[in-house]
Amino acid sequence: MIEVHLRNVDIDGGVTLHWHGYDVPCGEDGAPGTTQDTVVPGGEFTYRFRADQAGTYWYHTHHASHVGVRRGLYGPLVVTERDAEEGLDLTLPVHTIDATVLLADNDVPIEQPAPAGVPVRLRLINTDSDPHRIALVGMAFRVAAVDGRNLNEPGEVSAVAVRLPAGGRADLVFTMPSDSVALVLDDHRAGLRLSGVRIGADEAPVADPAGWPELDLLHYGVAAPAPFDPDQPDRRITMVLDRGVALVDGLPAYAHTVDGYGHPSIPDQIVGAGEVVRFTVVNRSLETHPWHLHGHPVLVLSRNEALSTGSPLWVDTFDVRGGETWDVAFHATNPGVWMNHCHNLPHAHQGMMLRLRYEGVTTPFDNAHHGH
Ligand SMILES: [Cu+2]
Repeated sequence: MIEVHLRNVDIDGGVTLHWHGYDVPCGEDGAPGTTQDTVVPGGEFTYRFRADQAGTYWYHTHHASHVGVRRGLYGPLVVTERDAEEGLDLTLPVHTIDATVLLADNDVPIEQPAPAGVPVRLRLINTDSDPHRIALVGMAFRVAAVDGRNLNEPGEVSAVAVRLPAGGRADLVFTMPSDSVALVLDDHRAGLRLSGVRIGADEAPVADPAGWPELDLLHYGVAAPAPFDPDQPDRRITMVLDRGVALVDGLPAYAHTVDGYGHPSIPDQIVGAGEVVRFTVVNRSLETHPWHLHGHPVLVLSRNEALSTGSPLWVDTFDVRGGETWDVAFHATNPGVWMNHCHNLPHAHQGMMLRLRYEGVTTPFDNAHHGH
């Protein structure tokens, strides 16, 4: 059982904590105006939930998050198995502030010694609103987990880049070779270098990942049956993402819209407890929208009608690029009122946020979610 005491000392606009990707009970979800009131300066809130999902997660403020997260109100949440493998296990949040890309709070490349033969796990977390491109130079690797959830039989890959959507995580694993390995962010040399302990092994690997293709996670790993039949959903919901004039927080704006509306005018989505729900997300805009449903992982079914053929891919954020259509499904087993929004946080602030509500569940809070 995790208990976290949040105390707001001096965040004038207020703050909450959202456990991104963690399927906490709704009252612990940290959505201001929906699951709690914003914690104002001098105020406190206590979160409690069970750490029953091992994996790489993170947390961040959900109040005025387009400002607060960028300025640092976030942190990693890593839950390990009790019998976790010994080895080098690094948690590496990627964060941009004032055009400087930080890797685990470092603005210069990190030198990390690692003896040959040791198992290595690199837990990448994208805390930004735009995607990052991750490349590992000098070693084949496996993507063991995406968004905290293990992939089924992920194969070894090399000379490919991994795309990390806003809010997304990827665990890269490999066995340390005798030479150095470099983690390259966004095709620059900035990143992490794992050096061999041997003197003279600290030369950076020379391959240039800029031209490497992106690993397509819809065709990676080995297929396995889903715990429900996504082709027989109890409910189908389509969301059309676009750009246009709409009311946002009651004022006309050039908004990021869902079905032509902006927050909080987008109608609530209603689901029933126990249902299998299928989402079709159509992006008619030119921009990428990293879609994020709170409280439930979604199973990716297809992108542009091409079926996912690899490992079951359970994510909490999926990157719907301009012109794309994604089909995903989830099992409605966590009753509550949940935010459902774009995780490009300025987009959410400009309207692209709504609520998914279980039948019969209401909230005593005011749905203000001001400043988000
Ligand atoms: Cu967006």
